[in-house]
Amino acid sequence: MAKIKIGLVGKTNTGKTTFFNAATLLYAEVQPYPFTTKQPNIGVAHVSAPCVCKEFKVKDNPRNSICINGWRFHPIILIDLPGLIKGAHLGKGLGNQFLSVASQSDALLHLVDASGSIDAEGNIVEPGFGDPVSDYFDTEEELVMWYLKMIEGNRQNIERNEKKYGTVEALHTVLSGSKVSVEHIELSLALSELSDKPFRKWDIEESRNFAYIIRDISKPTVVVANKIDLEGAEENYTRLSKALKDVVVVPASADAELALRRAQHKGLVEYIPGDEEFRVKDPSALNEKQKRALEYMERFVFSKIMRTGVQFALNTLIFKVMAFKYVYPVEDTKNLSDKSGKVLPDVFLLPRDASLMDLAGEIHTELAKKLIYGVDVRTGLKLPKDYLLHDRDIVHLVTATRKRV
Ligand SMILES: Nc1nc2c(ncn2[C@@H]2O[C@H](COP(=O)(O)OP(=O)(O)OP(=O)(O)O)[C@@H](O)[C@H]2O)c(=O)[nH]1
Ligand SMILES: [Mg+2]
Repeated sequence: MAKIKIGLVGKTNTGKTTFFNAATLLYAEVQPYPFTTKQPNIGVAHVSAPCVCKEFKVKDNPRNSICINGWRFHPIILIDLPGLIKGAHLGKGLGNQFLSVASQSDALLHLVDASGSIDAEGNIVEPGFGDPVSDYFDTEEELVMWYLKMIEGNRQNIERNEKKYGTVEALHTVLSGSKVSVEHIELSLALSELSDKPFRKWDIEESRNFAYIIRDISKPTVVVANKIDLEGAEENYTRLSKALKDVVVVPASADAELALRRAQHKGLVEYIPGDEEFRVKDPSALNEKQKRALEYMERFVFSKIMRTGVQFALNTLIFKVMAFKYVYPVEDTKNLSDKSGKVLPDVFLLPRDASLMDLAGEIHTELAKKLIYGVDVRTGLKLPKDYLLHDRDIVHLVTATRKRV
């Protein structure tokens, strides 16, 4: 499977690029004025979950991933997008043309400035002046309008195809480029009570409702309440959590994560992304500015929300909201290794409905063709090809001609 793509959306100046830089350790431009990002930035970030090496008390040799202190980090693609403002679909700010890039991602992180330090136009103002709850709804409106435009802007095309192939196929032709599946469309039609109404008879309100549900169903999202270190942000975080009942809101300070990851990179602190603490290696090696920055972080980030929230937001989206799972295929069931003796070399990040057969297909199409059964390494039990994999499963795949990973 191609790597999972996560898009960063939100109003301008909410800290998307700061989050992106922190998670990828890249150096995209960050500025305290609106519309700094003019083109999407793409980089590699990681999700993390406890590795099975701890449970089995083995030293692993990761190949497609990284293991740090018993945490397995798997790469994903992160896309930082130009910011939006209210009315972007009407061409305000940079417009919403870049949502086509967001629509190609599998899931979204929607950043808001929890401190309320941006106004409706995205300018930096005194904390508390802006309203992150309405910022959230403004951006969501832009996303829905984008889907609506895709549907209504292609009305003739959809109506023509509907006659030949039916409503679902006709809508799919237009929406498939945005990673909307047939299942997403069927579910959205059912939820908007449009399953039995042909598209040509939908009025604009029905189209809008459908667009709203498609956005929801096809792009799982976690809201990041960023800039939690600033005054008033905690109150707004509570307000956001109450206002957005069905959406997970994670408090974060992207700026703190960025500073810590850069300090860790320079060897100044010991810190693993997602950790609930960091340790200064040699306090005498820090200059005054660095000391103050770390004290600030301890006081306004870690003691408030336990962690910076950047890694936590990525993990929550993939493992909790989307329920992806980690599965470890091995060749040698005793040593948990591949043929060359590498222990737990690969972890596969698979969707919630992935079966043993899907795992085989991920490794190699040939392997999927030849698969006869699998073995659960923990219990030694045989697993059928359609066995639904569980998170943290370690499996051995047995093929018709010869045993393989
Ligand atoms: N205090 C604080 N400031 C932050 C945090 N994250 C970002 N900022 C600041 O917010 C401003 C905007 O950050 P960017 O990362 O450029 O925001 P953006 O969302 O990418 O903005 P656009 O590219 O214009 O859409 C910068 O001055 C950042 O330093 C945070 O967690 N805490
Ligand atoms: Mg930016």
